[in-house]
Amino acid sequence: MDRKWWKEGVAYQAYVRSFNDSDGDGIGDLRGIIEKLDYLKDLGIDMLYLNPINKSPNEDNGYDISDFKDIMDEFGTLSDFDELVRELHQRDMKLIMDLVINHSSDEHPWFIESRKSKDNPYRDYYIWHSGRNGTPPNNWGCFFGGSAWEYDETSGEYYLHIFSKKQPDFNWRNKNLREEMKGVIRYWIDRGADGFRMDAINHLEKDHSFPNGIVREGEVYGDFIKYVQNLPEVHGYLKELRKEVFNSGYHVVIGETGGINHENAFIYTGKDRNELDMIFHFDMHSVGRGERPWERKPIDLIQDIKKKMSGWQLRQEEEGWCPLFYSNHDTTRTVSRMGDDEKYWRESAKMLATLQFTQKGTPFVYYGDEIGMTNAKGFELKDYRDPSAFIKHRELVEAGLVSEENYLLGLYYTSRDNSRTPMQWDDSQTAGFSTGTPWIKVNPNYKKINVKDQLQDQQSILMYYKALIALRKDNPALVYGNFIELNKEHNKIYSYIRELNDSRMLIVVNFFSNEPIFEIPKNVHLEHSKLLLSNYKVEAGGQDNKAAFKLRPYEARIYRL
Ligand code: TEU
Repeated sequence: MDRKWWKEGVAYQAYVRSFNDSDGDGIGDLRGIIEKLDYLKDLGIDMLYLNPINKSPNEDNGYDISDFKDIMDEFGTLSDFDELVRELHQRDMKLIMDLVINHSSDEHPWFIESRKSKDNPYRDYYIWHSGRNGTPPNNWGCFFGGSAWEYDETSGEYYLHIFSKKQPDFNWRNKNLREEMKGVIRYWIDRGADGFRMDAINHLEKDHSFPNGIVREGEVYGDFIKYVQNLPEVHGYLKELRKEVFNSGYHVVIGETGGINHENAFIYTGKDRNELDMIFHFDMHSVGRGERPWERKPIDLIQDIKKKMSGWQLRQEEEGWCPLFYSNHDTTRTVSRMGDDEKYWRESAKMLATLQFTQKGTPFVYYGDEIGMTNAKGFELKDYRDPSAFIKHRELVEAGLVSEENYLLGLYYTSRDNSRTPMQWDDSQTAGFSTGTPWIKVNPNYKKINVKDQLQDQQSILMYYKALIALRKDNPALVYGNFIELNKEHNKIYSYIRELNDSRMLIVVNFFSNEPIFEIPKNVHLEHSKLLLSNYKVEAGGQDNKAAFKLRPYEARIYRL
């Protein structure tokens, strides 16, 4: 076992903007995080991953950086950052920062310089092109809707932005740019960061022949992903960063890599690659999603869940480590996407958490999932904040391609804002998040779902998370143990054994609301086992001397064998 602190701990992702507002401006901030460190410590959290906190005009909520070495005004100051690091380290907790180095804000000084003229020293920090007969260089769209090229009157050329036009892409082929970025990372390492989540890192290289993409039916722009994602040159940049900056053997380096799964993640995280320690994949982002955003399809436990999760579990150790996360700031809420956020809200949230904390990898709790926060109920278009919600509304609804009703339903099922509503601390006005008006509407169900109530309820989702985290820390088999899947072809039950040396644990979950029978494997003798945790009350000895037992809707059980 190659033991590491970031393998054995439990992480928590806080979307700073929505976590806790200390100064009443309606926006979460660093001092608000400091106020809640004891809450996180009590939950059992060891690592705190913060979405971007650098200076930003907030076109994309901090993913458009205008000063890589300062803190966003709304979030506080560098001295607040230093205090946060001190307070974390005093609690033996670590800080993982979000590093956004694929692009900057168009308000960054480098871009302001770059767009001044074709011969400006900073011109080549970004990707410029002359265009074709007064039109963009090619037909690429961008992830947020619209063209991936923006014309700049001053210098008479187009610049590339695979995200919003206020997020111009860096040219990583430029050595000076790479040296600048190394300086940024060293700066935060020196200020105490213990690790980094590298945003959109597999986009660092683009195909500079800029070929047109295929225009799919119903689309306006060409498919550009294969020309801007996972190109071979990305590995050279990552090896350079590992060799020259991430060379301590201490800091954890996690890449965010769309288009990567358990079969090819080793190209970034393989021990022999010297690039990344882990990658955030997109396997769980679209579970249950239909052909169009407003359509849903039933979850196929084997294809949508087991094949993916078990695939990550069954990788060889030399292929690298993986985070265990079901939601983040780009997805919808876990219990709404993969569980039942109505009738079996509590049971299904606990069942999903049982899977998350009993598999091999580093669990990442996304803020609010620990209390079962759901997708944003009853939002109107004006309540959304994600820039793409409005760009695509113009592109699809105002162009008459999609009805308003379907578009809104599609936002409920897919918008990132579902996972960005304010943390629900209590049942007071604005759910205790702020004394001001929150930057985004609080989910109306905060009176039913909040931390204060759940801290006082031993049967709450929050207390179940706390018990799961403690159980994981008491059982190294859950961290480093082998994963032996049972009943692989069962389409309702996900079950497996985790074993390390002489410690063996059985995990059984019913993923749906049916009541299937769990056939106890021949080599499992529950009469000698101990039920460690379940999301239902299980009659003592109820399963003794039986070859099988029935599972209730979303029932989850953990046994020590
Ligand atoms: O998201 C990256 C992202 O969306 C792309 O990697 C794309 O979805 C994927 O490659 C498709 O396969 C990150 C942040 O998580 C997101 O919040 C930001 O909006 C985005 O980068 C721009 O910084």
